[in-house]
Amino acid sequence: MNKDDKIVNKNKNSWGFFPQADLEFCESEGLFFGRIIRENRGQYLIASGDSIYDGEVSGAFRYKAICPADYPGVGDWVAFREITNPIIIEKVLTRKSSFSRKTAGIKTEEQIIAANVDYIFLVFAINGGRNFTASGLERYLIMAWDSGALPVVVLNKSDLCNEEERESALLTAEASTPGVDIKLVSAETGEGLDDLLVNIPPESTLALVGPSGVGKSSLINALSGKTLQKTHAQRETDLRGRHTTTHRELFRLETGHLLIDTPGMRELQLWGDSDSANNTFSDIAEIANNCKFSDCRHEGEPGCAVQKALAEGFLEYRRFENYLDLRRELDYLQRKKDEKSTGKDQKKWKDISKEIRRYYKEKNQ
Ligand SMILES: Nc1nc2c(ncn2[C@@H]2O[C@H](COP(=O)(O)OP(=O)(O)O)[C@@H](O)[C@H]2O)c(=O)[nH]1
Ligand SMILES: [Mg+2]
Ligand SMILES: [Zn+2]
Repeated sequence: MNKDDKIVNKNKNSWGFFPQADLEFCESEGLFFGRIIRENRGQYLIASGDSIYDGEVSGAFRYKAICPADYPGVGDWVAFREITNPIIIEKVLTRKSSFSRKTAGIKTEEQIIAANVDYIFLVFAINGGRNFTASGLERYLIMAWDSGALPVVVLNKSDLCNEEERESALLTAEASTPGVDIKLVSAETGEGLDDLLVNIPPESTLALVGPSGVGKSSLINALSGKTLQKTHAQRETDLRGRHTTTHRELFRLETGHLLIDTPGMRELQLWGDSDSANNTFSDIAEIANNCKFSDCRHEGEPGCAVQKALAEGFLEYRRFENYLDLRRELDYLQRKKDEKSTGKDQKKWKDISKEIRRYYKEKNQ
């Protein structure tokens, strides 16, 4: 691009909200920007203005990146210097929110599921499957609150439930997600769908997350009125026999809402720090204010208000035990992260002192 060319960062709102600071940055550096709408093993689709381009990261980007979360994820805004095929991504712009998990396996690394999201729809199916449990909901809710987006619990497949089952699903969800909006819907019959986006401003980005098979792709199809995503029902023809949604993808509805579909997760490993559970378990935090010791772990200390609440039936044992489990998982993760950053610091200082030694050696020769 010629330096004098006016950058065509037009239509800046058609793919969601783009921060003013980033706009100024791109304009001063002569960069274009676009939004990642699909990611599949390092291959990207980038929406910019009215067009959609293939993209990949530059060599310099790859060189500087140290962990998976440094790479663009679906929903990220990225900057590039010119329109090429593929576009070469130079930079990921500021993430205002991101839904993450720990990568599968033993590494302590963050994986971005969806970036720059305003609402997280935690989707569960309530037709008696083992996917929907209070403890599972609490695990997802931790990651949702930590993302910086607003969680909404979406209970799908209402058409497969009788009145009693619906009631019990609603009660379970209410008890484990205080203060969170809960919607009962059916992608099949359309029940509750009109109500789903009604209070959500257009141009908001919503990510649908939840276990596999709960109807995330079906909901996106039902909301758009089109078959944007293959669902499990169409799996017979999918000879690979894999999960139908294999990559994360962002769709724009006619209403202007932007929806991110995510592949079902076999397990959602937590990513966060020791404090990440506090929002999800705000009720426990509140009760704990009355514990005798301010650092009470509620595991048998004298004067523990949490143990009292449990004994008196104000706090459910199941919820408390899940809280302890999740907190242990977060504490463990925090320790691993600390170890890793100390390791990284040590390596950095080793490299620097090597440089310094080499410098003096050459100087003294
Ligand atoms: N009865 C009923 N089936 C549904 C509903 N939503 C999705 N399904 C079915 O559930 C299966 C999994 O749906 P899919 O959208 O692929 O789930 P995903 O893995 O969360 O994307 C498919 O066979 C859908 O047809 C619903 O509200 N009611
Ligand atoms: Mg799907
Ligand atoms: Zn206590």
